[in-house]
Amino acid sequence: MGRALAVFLWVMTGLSVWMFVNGRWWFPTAISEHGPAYDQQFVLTIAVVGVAFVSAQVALGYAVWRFRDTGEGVRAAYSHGNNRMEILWTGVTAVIFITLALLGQRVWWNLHMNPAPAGAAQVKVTAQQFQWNFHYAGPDGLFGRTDPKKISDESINYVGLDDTDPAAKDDTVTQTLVTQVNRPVELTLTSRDVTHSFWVPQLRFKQDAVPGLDVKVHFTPQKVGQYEIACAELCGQQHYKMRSYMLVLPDDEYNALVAMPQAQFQKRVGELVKKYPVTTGQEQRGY
Ligand SMILES: [Cu+2]
Repeated sequence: MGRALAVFLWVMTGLSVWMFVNGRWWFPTAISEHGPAYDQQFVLTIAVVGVAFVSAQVALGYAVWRFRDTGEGVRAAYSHGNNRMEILWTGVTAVIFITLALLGQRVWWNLHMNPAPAGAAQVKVTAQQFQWNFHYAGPDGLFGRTDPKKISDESINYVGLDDTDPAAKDDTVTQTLVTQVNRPVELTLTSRDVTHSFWVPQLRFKQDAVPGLDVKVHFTPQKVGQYEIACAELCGQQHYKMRSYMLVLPDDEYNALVAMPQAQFQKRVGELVKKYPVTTGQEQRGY
C-alpha cells in the first residue's frame, strides 16, 4: 500500500507539472506595453514555486515508500525535530517569497502608481449591474457634467449626463471601449451600485470599480483588434453576463470615429464591432 501511495503521489506531481509545461493551457497573448513584464514575473514565480512543489512531493513520496509498514512490527521512533534545520528552511522560504513579492511589486507599481503619459486618451468608465458604460468627451475634449439624479436606464442615460451643460453636447457613452493602437489610454473607473472589476485578459490587469471612488488606471494597447472585457468581481445574479468588448483601432479609424457626433459615433462603433473578429485566448490556441 505504501509503495502504491508513493507512486501515486509521483504520478500526480508529474501530471500537474505537465499541465503547466505543455503550453496548451495558458494566457492569451498579451497586447499591452507592460504585458511582457507581467508574464516574465508570472513565469519566474511559477518556476520557483514549481521547483519547491516538485521537491516537496518527491520527498513526500520517498518518505511514504521508505517508512511504509513492512509488517515487521518495528516501533516508530519519536523525533523532537531539529531546530537548526527548522530555522534554515523557514529562513530560505522567507527570503525566496519576500524577494518574489518585491520583484512583483515593482511590476505592479509601474502600472498602477505611475501617472499616465501626457496625451493619453481619457475614458470614464461607469460600471453597473450588469453592464459597462464608456464615456468619451467628444471633439471638445471636455467631459460634460454628470449627476446621479439624472441617471435613467429607460431614457438611455446610464451615467447621468446633464444635457444642460454645453460640454455634454458632444459626449458619447457606449458599451464598447474604443482605444487607439499604440496610444496610452487612461480609464477613470467608478460604479453605480456594487463593486465590479474591469478585466481584459490580454491587458494583464484587473482593476476594481468602486462606488464613490474614481480609480485611475492606464495602459497602451499595441495590437489592433477586438478583445473581451469581463467583470472579474462577483457582482450579482447576472454577473456572468457582464461582458463587453474593447476595440483597438488603427489611427485613421480612431481619429475619424472620435470626431463624429454622438449618433454617428454609436452607429460607427456598431460597424467596427462587426469588422474586427474577437480575439479570445481559446481562439489563439485553436480550441
Ligand atoms: Cu460586475
